Amino acid sequence: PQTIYLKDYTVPEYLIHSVALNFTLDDENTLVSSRLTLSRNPASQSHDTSLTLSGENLKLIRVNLDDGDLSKAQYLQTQDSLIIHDVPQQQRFVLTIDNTINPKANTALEGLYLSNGMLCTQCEAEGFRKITYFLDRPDVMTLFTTTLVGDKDRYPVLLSNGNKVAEGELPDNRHWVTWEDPFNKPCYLFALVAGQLECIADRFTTQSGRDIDLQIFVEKHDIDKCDHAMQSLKNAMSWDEQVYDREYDLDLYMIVAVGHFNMGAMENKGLNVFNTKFVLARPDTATDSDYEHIEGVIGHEYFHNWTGNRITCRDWFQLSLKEGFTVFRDQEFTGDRTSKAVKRIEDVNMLRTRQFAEDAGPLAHPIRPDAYIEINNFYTLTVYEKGAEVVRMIHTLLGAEGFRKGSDLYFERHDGQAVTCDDFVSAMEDANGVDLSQFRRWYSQAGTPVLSVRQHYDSSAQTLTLTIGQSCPPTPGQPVKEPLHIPVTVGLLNKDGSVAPCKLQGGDQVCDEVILQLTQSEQAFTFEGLNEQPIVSILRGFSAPVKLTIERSLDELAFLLSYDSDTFNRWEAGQQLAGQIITGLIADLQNGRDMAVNPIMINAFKQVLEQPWDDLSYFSLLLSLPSETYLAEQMQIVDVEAIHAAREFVTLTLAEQLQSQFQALYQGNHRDESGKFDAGAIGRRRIKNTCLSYLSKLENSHIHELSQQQFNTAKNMTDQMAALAVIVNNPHPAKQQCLDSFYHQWRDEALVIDKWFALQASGSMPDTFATVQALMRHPAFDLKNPNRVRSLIGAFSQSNPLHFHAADGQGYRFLADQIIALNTLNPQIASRMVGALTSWRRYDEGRQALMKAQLERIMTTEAISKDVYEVASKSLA
Ligand code: B3K
Ligand code: ZN
Repeated sequence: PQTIYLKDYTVPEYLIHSVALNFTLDDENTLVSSRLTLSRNPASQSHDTSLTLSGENLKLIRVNLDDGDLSKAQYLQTQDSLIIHDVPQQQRFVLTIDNTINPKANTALEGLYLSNGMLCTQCEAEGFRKITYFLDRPDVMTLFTTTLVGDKDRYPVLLSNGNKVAEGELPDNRHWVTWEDPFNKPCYLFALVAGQLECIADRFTTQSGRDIDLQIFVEKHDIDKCDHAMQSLKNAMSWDEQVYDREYDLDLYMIVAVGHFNMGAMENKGLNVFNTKFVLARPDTATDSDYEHIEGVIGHEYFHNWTGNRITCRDWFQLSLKEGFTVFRDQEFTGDRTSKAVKRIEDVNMLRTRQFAEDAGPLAHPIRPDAYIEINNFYTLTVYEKGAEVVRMIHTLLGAEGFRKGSDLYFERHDGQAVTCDDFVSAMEDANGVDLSQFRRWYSQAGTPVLSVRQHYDSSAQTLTLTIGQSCPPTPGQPVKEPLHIPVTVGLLNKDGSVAPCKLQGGDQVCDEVILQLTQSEQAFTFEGLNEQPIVSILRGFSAPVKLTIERSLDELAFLLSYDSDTFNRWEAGQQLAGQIITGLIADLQNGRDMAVNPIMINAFKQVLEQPWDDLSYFSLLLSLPSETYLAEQMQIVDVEAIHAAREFVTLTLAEQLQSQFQALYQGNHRDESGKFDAGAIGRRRIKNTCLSYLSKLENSHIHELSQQQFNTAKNMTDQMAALAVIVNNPHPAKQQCLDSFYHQWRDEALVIDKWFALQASGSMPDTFATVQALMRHPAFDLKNPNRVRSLIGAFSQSNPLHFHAADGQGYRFLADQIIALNTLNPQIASRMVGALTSWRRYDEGRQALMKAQLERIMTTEAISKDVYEVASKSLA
């Protein structure tokens, strides 16, 4: 397979001014007729007079240039392209191409495919070439007109981008619709949907008074689960007006939910296509966190209309230009809609467990990669989540107002263009008169920087000096790193917990906190006017995506957990405290010593439990221990069994010691508020279920009854699922009975059955692997449905370290079997699943050998896809 490099970028040789697409729809044989108006690109240096279009798996029927059919000698068809030997160089020309495709045979779910009898498309990144021959690259922007023709009963609804401009009837029970998109767009934003769909409609009036029609299309059976998605869309539209002054630009916004989808959703212009998982919700079928994720993803795709569609990427190396910025926008949106503190913690948790692992592994890449084999492999946590952190740091450095000036300039300067990450940073610089040249290294350097902090208090000078060093470990292809420009937010606390003033030496401002600008590999910052040694709260709000090392005693951490006014650092202190204690217990286990939990931790938790809290979701997070995956990240050699045992031991000890507090909290927040999704009700459910999870460790008949009672009487999915989770993860006598009744209750709701699979696949009981194998044979399991694959194979390999990493290697062998089967069906999903094997260097020798052996076996897969090949080969390199 061929590697594509950023350094080889050249402008397109031709431009496509407009395209008229005509689809004669059929599940197995769709005819695509494409009429392209092209011309030579004056900006291109090339003198080649041929034209090469991309195309894959297409059956070519006819090529016509300026109204004359071309003979076979005038063009060449290859595996992945169509080369027209000679095209006009001086004037516009029209190329008409007819080809057919087979949507039903398309199990890769890229291009035009069938999902539960509905035809739909996914074109990003390079799926349009599976529909017709085209210049399939994001810097070729074109005006699209699309006509869909099909049987009236089979495809009553016919959708594409833009506005419906004409429709009519045809003989043989057929009809047609023509759609016109007035905005230039790259072909990756093209979409069509056809099928038997139901729709809910609403309206949004923009700030300038324009009325926008909003429509959500789903399968008939799901029409009662669209209200939350619709409300989310309206919330997103008004948020973007308020925060970024961005208004929607078409008269119609459509969302379609499909059951078979490789990712979460897709921002096609005016016609988003969504995974059902991020649209459908009813109180009894969706959890509170589902409700939140739906609003976040609806927001994300909506925000892409400006950050992605109006301004798109020049090439796929610039993916983070749209994704990093749009994730940052959706994070802020969710924070504003729910709890800023909770949202920040959840985002950082995800970054530190998953993205940091990616950045430390064999597939580490900068947020703007410089090479790829298969671009679909680069829709990563690094490009998305770390990309969002980089945008967030710009926001921190410039302040909210400065950032807004920068985004205004960016939108004004680049509207209608395909641009680079550099263009984005330049707009931020130019609008604020700042120099971000060193900051740009964040775009080109991979790896997670490590900050080490030393503190020195001088009592006679009444100063505190923080010496901060930065370093970044080598990553593939980048042995040496340059220092980065890192914003480090710092606050100081007095011994009584009150705020100590921050006054930097040489400065004249006294503030509650300061943003230190770290630019050198080591730098000292001195604070003055401190008549006692303060406690330092550093990297507040997680102001940069780095690992922080600072010597802290358990007492100091307990102090910060009680007093830090920064909600992120307050939570972080608790995590550090628990982390240190669990790490100590892991060492005890490894050395055959008895385990005992330091009372400092019990007392710290007791204090948290005894305080009054407004934000109960935040309170729940303060009571949550670091995950096994996060703890694994902190270890040189991951010991999955010891991590699990030590963490369970701490959980049980807390449950025993604080039983009455957990019980009281449970009772105090247990009431039926099904259907209520305000922060209060969500918080009460969350804290109650956190308590239930602790109490379940006590394993007595009273607790068994409590969880079963909650399971039986729950009227909302949050409570039902939380109860089932503790039943499944403890030796509960009614476990099988509850699982069966849950299945029978929900067998017609695919998304709920996904939860049923995922819960069992991520279970901790000893029979988990046997259960996973049995579930693979369950009639409801389907390797062709990505949601099912993720809920069973994905959950087991990525959310069940204890059983996936079983020392006998059966988890690894199982995963490799599935990857090999998926390679032919759906390369994108197959390659995602390889992820769980890439971290083999982090385990003991025995596991290393077993994981490597499976990666090597995957490498011998017949007809291995580029997707799987790239991830497996780079993992072994
Ligand atoms: N832009 C799409 C992702 C497309 C994935 C292609 N493999 C969803 C999103 O980020 O909004
Ligand atoms: Zn996106």
